[in-house]
Amino acid sequence: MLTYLISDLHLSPEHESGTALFQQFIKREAAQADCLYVLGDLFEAWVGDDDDDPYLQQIIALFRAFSDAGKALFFMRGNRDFLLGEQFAERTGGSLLADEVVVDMAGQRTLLLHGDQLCTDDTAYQQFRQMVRQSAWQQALLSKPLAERKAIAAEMRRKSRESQQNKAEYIMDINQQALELTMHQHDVRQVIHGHTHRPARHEFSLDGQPATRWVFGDWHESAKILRVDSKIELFDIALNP
Ligand code: OKV
Ligand code: MN
Repeated sequence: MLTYLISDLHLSPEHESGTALFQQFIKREAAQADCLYVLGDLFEAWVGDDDDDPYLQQIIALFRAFSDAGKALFFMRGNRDFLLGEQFAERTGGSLLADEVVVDMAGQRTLLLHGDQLCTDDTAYQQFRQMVRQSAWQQALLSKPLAERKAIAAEMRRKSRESQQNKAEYIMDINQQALELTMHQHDVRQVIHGHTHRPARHEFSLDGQPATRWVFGDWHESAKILRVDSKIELFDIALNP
């Protein structure tokens, strides 16, 4: 049994190397796997499942080929693609996961999450997140024309970049207290998340017992992903000429 976990690809037509690396990964490494988890920010921005951009259709077709081969495929929403819906999942042959799920990874109860919900020092972002995660807000947004939604997403990106410039590094990292609270809630000693783009294996102590936090990197000419068979490891992939 071989599983890969990935996140933070930020796929968009403008990100050529990240797109090429994904195409290489899904045909090469993923072809050997039984199962693939995508833990959020697959797309730079997702404005609704009704977006029929050919670029997106080509990405969906690659996932479809993966799941058609009998492999299990799971998606979690990130902060850039929180509007990913059931229609998207259906078209890929995969399934959407809740924001926090516990699974068995190499024999250990493991919490999977995107990670933005743990960045609690960034109160401006958490306030924003609470707003856009409300179903009434999402319904109102999804009732707008596609072009208008794209303009709103671009404006939010601009605001985000502007606000991030004035934020200290620690504010944009996860809060250890929030992490430990969430781990207690789910009764786990292992967590896998993305979002911060700070790839690492963090070993720490939780209630006097060893605990582990795995973090993904983002995708450019290379990426750090997770590979799970009888053990978990950070795994490097790189774009080959
Ligand atoms: C992070 C902050 C945005 C603060 C919106 C569709 C929509 C994507 C989006 C892209 C940008 C949020 C979601 C971000 C932090 C902000 C604004 C303020 C104070 C749509 C797709 F709306 F059309 F549905 N966006 N991001 N802010 O980068 O996560 O921190 S964001
Ligand atoms: Mn993110």
